[in-house]
Amino acid sequence: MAAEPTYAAPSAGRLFFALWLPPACSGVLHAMAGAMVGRSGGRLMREDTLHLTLAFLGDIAEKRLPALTELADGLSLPRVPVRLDRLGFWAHNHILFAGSTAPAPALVALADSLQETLKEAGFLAETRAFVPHVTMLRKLLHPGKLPPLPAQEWEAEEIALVRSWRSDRGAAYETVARWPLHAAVNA
Ligand code: 2AM
Repeated sequence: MAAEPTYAAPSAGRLFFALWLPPACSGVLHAMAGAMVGRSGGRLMREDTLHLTLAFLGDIAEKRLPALTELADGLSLPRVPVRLDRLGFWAHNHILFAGSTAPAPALVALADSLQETLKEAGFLAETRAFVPHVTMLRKLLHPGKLPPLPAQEWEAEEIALVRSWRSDRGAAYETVARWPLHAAVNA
């Protein structure tokens, strides 16, 4: 007897939660990365795609998307300060990034809390240690001496759930939904 054909469940794509950068900050990072491409090569991330990933879910089945957005609807997460004050290079994946010498504990707590909730609901298989960073260039082989980064600081006011896929022009992103982070309540 012929075997029943099997069909993969339709996928919602590769999903991640992230903080998007304010335009002034992405402008600075993009300009610096552009200057480095001229000297050292690498593939420039588009200015409007610069982000800081809080939790990476990977491929999620389309039918699980409502449960995921419902879960995020129920979150109550605070606004957090973000400070990017150094450039870094990872030789293992050829990424140039903007990072923090001392990430704000509130930012780390936000990512930890989001990851924990997602893990408990079965949306995260494994979690890497959270290293807050904004990827500026990919496929960079020889970065040379990295210039200093004028500190970029802002308060993140919302998180985004984003779908990514590969296109001819590199990674393409589509925002699935956004949720506000709540302002601190003064005692
Ligand atoms: P990267 O820029 O350091 O590659 C979309 O791919 C986003 O998810 C990017 O910010 C990417 O980080 C991040 N990402 C991809 N795979 C990941 C993984 N396994 N763990 C954590 N973040 C990941």
